[in-house]
Order: sequence, then structure tokens, then C-alpha cells
Amino acid sequence: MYQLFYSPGSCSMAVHVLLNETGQKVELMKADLAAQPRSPELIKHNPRGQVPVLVVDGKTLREGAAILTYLCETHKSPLLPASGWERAKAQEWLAFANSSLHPAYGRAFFLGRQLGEAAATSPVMKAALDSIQKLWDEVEQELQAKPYICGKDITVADILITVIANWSTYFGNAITLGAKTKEYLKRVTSRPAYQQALSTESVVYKVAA
Ligand SMILES: N[C@@H](CCC(=O)N[C@@H](CS)C(=O)NCC(=O)O)C(=O)O
Repeated sequence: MYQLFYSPGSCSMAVHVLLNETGQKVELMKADLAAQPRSPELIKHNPRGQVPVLVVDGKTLREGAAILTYLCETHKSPLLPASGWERAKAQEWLAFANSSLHPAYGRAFFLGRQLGEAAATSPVMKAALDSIQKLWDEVEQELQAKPYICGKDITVADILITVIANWSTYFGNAITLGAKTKEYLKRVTSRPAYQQALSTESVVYKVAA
């Protein structure tokens, strides 16, 4: 059985959804990301104190993209095509989610914490939020003629993109998601595996409303 260090609604939720999608049993280890220092149990597996961490037969796997890829391959999930162009595109969009979208939100969260009330009028904060908006505008363009980011079939990239989208609610109305994007997020979150993860983590998915 797997162990997953997670924080509700954070990027670790994509791993939780994928474990549900692939029918895997998991022991969920809730991490308190507000705590300093982090729990010794989490630090033992990840000295950075971040989630997700997957523990597999006593061995530790960190980094969301690596964990998602490992789980898709191990359980032969169609959420990551086996080879060729389809796989390359799924990896492209997984990298987009993990290495462009996630860090863009990370910068905005960081600035929000550092600036406090001044964030509301800060040009630096505005620039950070604009950089997130650009990425969602790109997603909206991509989704004009297809139901999922890579085409007609859902991939693991859609799951991570959908998890990250819900973080937009932390920034009031500063980030606008397009109509196609909202339909897409509803499509992804309506999957039983996603609904189960939302319920288990007690997360409300608000951004597609
Ligand atoms: N590159 C890492 C980033 C993980 C990450 O930033 N996780 C966030 C939650 S979404 C976290 O643990 N934040 C707390 C912190 O950075 O201290 C990955 O993709 O797994």
C-alpha cells in the first residue's frame, strides 16, 4: 500500500486523484504546511517539508510530476499514453502545469504573504497575477475545439491543471477563467475519482462555479 503525504487541495491532490483513478489503496498522511518546523515524519521523507511525497514499500518519491508519471506507468493508466506524440503532448502539458502554472501561483502566494495588505495595490503583485492570467488565457485558447488539454482524451496533465485552477479563489476576482476552461474544469472534477478526493480532503471546488 502507498503512503501519501498531502495537504488538502494542494498540488498533492493530483496524486490523490490519480491513486483513486488507478484504484490504489493509500494511507493518507496529512501535513500541516502552516507549521514551522514541519513534522519530523514529513522532514524525514522530504527535507524541504513539501508535499506531495509518495512512500512506496518504505522508499520515498518526491516531486509531483515524477510521482504522477511513476503511478501512471506502474498501473498502466491511459491517463499517460504509452509512447509517441500522444505521450509527448501529455508530458508537455504536465510540465506546463508543474513548471509554469504551479510556480506562477507560488510567486503570487509568496508576494501575498510578504506584502500583506499592501498586496492589493502592489504593481509587483499585479505583475505576478497578470502572469497567471496569461497562462489561463493560453489554456482557454487550447480548449476552444477540444474537451481536454491534449485532445479528446483526458490525461494526467488535466488533473494537475484542474487542481491548480482552484487556487485562483485565493486572489478574489483577480484571475478570470474563460467559459471553455470552466466547462473543462467541471468535466474533470465530475469524475468519481476527483469527487472522492475532494470529499476525503474536505475541499470545496469553487473556481468552476
Ligand atoms: N516541485 C515540487 C513543489 C511542491 C510544492 O511546492 N508543494 C507545495 C504545496 S502545492 C508545498 O508543499 N508548499 C509548502 C512549502 O513550500 O513549504 C513538486 O512539484 O512536487
